Amino acid sequence: MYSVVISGTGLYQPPHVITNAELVEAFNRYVDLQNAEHAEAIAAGSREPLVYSSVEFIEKASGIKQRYVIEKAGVLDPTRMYPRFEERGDDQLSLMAEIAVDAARKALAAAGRKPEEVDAVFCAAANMQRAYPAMAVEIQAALGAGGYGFDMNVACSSATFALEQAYNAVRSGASKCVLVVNPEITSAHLEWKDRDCHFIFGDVCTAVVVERADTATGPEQWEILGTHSATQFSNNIRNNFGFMNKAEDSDPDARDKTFRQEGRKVFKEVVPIAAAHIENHLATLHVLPTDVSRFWLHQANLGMNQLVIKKLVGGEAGAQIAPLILDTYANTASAGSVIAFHEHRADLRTGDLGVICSFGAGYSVGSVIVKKR
Ligand code: CO8
Repeated sequence: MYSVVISGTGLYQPPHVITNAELVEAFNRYVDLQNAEHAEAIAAGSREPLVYSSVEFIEKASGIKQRYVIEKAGVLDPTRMYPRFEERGDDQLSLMAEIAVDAARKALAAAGRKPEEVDAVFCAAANMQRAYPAMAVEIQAALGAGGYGFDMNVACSSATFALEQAYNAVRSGASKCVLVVNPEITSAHLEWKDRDCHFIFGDVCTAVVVERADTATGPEQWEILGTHSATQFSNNIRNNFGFMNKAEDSDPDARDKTFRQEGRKVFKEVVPIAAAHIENHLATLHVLPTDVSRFWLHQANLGMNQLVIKKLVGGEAGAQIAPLILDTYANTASAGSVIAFHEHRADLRTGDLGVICSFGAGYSVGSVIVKKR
């Protein structure tokens, strides 16, 4: 078995920011329009009026202050409430591949690797833009990478699960240099018309280079000491959009065809699962949570991360122990823990230990234990 390192990370940051104030303003205008349109039914008691959202609720309940999006005008148009993307021809690079290539080039530059030195591309995200050909194969071609590529989806744990696949491919000798990309265009599958969740997600793409330690030459390397993935079925985070919808004659605009969740149940059930998962994974390496310098946790909810850290180390989840990026990026599905790793590791020293951990729909939990070389 070969030793394996993460030798570079890259981040694509979309061009537009939507603040909570802008989001709530657009949502409340949508509420007014809907309630006016259905005034008779509401007066007759056959329809419930929609209720305003609020900046105070969003910040208190989640810790999210803004989100990045690829397209802003459509989301904030109260007569639309979805981003507006132009359909591209088959001969053009698809949007998901475009943002993945951007993040990938940055990660490869950080690792000091050329695209042709990559021998596998894993595109891991909560949604794929199309059924086939695999996004990863288009990304591989656009970069000029070798080997093979495939797509995988485990919702918010897609990135950490893909890192496990990359780790296994490299340590077994099957691959020398694997590129993991996480293009998360969450704005296209978030329900912006539902106040329970309209504030949750943001767009982004992360990329990670995973390669053999003995041939890595990049200036900054993190040895992967171990990975652990786990799943436990739950309907509490669900989206029924899929290729069977047409054959089932179901309404493509029905509420169940975009993101929905039982947020409170998810919060209560996932926190203990995630904390126990990390503790047990560390124990397999005879490491205590208090020996870990940094936890780069999934970025869904500030309170969730504080509770996970409290269970693990008994203290507060300050920026030093578990840095937060969801205040500026919101929940970016699988990319969140990788953004935290990308942005908050420069101060760590040789020998320091860290854990990248995601948790979310499935339920799914993935952890990657790393040591700075
Ligand atoms: N403004 C004002 N009031 C509101 C709003 C709003 N926007 N939304 C809800 N309220 C009201 C509710 O109606 C409720 O009122 P009442 O008490 O009268 O019924 C009250 O506020 C409290 O509501 P909640 O109980 O829902 O509020 P919570 O305190 O539980 O906070 C959260 C809601 C923030 C959603 C919280 O539960 C949470 O973050 N939970 C964790 C969720 C989580 O981690 N999910 C992971 C999902 S991500 C994932 O796995 C990837 C999925 C694939 C990606 C999809 C991309 C689109």
